[in-house]
Amino acid sequence: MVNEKNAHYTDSDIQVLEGLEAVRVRPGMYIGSTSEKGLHHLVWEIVDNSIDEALAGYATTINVNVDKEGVVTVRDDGRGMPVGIHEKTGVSTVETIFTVLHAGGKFGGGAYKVSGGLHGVGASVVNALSEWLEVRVYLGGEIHYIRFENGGHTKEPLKVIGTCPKEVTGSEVRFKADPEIFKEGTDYDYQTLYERFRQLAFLNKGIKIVYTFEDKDGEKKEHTFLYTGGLKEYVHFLNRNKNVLHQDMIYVDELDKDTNITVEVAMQYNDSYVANIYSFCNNINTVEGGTHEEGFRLALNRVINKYAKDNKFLKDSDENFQTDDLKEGLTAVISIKHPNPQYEGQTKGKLGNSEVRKVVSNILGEGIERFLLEHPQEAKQIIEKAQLASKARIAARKAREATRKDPLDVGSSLPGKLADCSSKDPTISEIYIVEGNSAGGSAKMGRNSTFQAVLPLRGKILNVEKARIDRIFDNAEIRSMITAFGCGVGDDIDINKLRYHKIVIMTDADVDGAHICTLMLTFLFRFLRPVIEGGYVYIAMPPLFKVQKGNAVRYAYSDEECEEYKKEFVTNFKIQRYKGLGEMDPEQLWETTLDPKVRTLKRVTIEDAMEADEAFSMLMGEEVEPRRNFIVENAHFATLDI
Ligand code: 1YM
Repeated sequence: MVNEKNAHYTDSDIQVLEGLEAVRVRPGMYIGSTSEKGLHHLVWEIVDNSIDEALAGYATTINVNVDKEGVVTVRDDGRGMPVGIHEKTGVSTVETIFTVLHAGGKFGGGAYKVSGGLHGVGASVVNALSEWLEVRVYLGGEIHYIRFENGGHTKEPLKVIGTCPKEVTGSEVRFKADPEIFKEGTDYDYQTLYERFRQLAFLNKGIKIVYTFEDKDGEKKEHTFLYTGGLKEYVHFLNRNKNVLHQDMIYVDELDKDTNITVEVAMQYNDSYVANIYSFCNNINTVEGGTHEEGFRLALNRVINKYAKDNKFLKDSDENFQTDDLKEGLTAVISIKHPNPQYEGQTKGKLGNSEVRKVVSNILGEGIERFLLEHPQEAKQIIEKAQLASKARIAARKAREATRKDPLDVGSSLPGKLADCSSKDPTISEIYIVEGNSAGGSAKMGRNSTFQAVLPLRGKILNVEKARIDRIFDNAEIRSMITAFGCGVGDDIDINKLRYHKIVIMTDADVDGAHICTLMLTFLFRFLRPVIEGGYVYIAMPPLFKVQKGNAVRYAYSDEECEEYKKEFVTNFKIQRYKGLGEMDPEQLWETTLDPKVRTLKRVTIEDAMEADEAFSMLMGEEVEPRRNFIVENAHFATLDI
């Protein structure tokens, strides 16, 4: 390390350089990796120091700029890093911050470092892993400047390079990541930075983050993130595509003086069935949850159940709502700031501090209680939603039990209406779920019974518009289906027990048919999701027209196709329009819809749960048209001629 240029270094200088050298030898220990993720870590570390300065109440604005050479500039309008000589190191405090590992947290007047993972050692780590790094401090009407090169070697000590108005204060750090360390490259990802800055702005209300990014072509983008509403705005953003049940949020933001823990939570229900709950400690996403999430669940459970009993939504003899019932359709963000967080779990993504449980539970509990008392209308809606969720849960359990009576001997408990196939090999077996008894009859006669099973559903199986998911389990046809599939339902589904690797939904090509198909998909999505994810669900495509001239027969699946065949035959042709599957005889059904050689099946895959959730909440709404469109658009179909 010691070369001619720094031959004048003292022992303590050498210790300093050995420290930074250790970071260069094992960068992964400090920033996780030297991949793209590690590279971005450098930015997080510097920005975290500005966030801390803002949280301490001194900075209001943070500017981050990335230029096309990959030089990052972070500036804040805080107090400016201390520029005086540091008594232990004998060099300026700024230099000390950037050259002594573990320096950060030990300086300053005891204000704890909130942000980030490295607790103040970040600045020196970034310096160690940079080709060069410059700091400018605006303080006392002067601009102080220091530069480091080659992994943290002080190029020149702190000096004044200019003046500025006295009221201008703050810190600026510019650095270029060292390509010798980041061998995969030193290009930053616009979107990664964008999303993190937006998140930091949501998590730290009132802090303004101005982000500019210059891409390789020199094109510049600029965004300003500033959310004075904090987590309320975060939740509003997360619910932007949902139908929310209440405009006012449940919201708390409070410092617990005994523990010095700050708890901020925002929550809002939407009409979907999916819980969207995110938690953070000191601006770090705790993906594995932890004691703050436990406190959250305790508060939710205790307060809503008490309110429901006090206000006679639940009778004294009724079972309490379970936390899962209360989470249905809930979007929430929990963010705590803790002076001394302990993380555990696989990826250190779980908060372990046990005192947090109670602090969050108490603060949030009061907040929820206040909300319920002040918003009786919304309280009623929330409880009614929980009631439905709880009914659905109980119904699902009963259905599970009913279909699980004789798990060893599936054959004996198969539903009476099922015309099973003779094959017991799921990989070649198919089950047609057919709308209507007459179509069911044709399908039974027309099928190849070796590998094709048929389960007819009675006409309109439910008043679909009004059917709630819990009522679905009252339905005998649905129960038959679960039994026929053989793989169970809900949480303890065992996909290996699925008796058919093709589940084909066959309904009429009219509005009723679309409703039934929609209901089927909703049901499968909610209770047999792995069956959709596994690609086992298909929709049959029966033709709409038969165009015939003599012995020549064409089946048309659309009006356009029908017109084509009419043109082909020119004259003397007969057209039959199929109003429903029931109008086809067994042979026709085989020829058009069952025969693997000619039929068209659409495979239903749900590409991502979020999208699907949105689609399904829309599906359960009152509008018919979007539901029909959904069947065409949102279940992503691949045409397979198998
Ligand atoms: C662009 C990065 O690092 N800002 C920043 C850092 C510090 C201060 C202000 C600061 C903190 C304190 C007192 C204190 C730091 N100071 C230290 C140390 N922006 C950026 N802005 N005066 C100024 O914590 O008491 C470490 S970071 F160690 F000197 F206190």
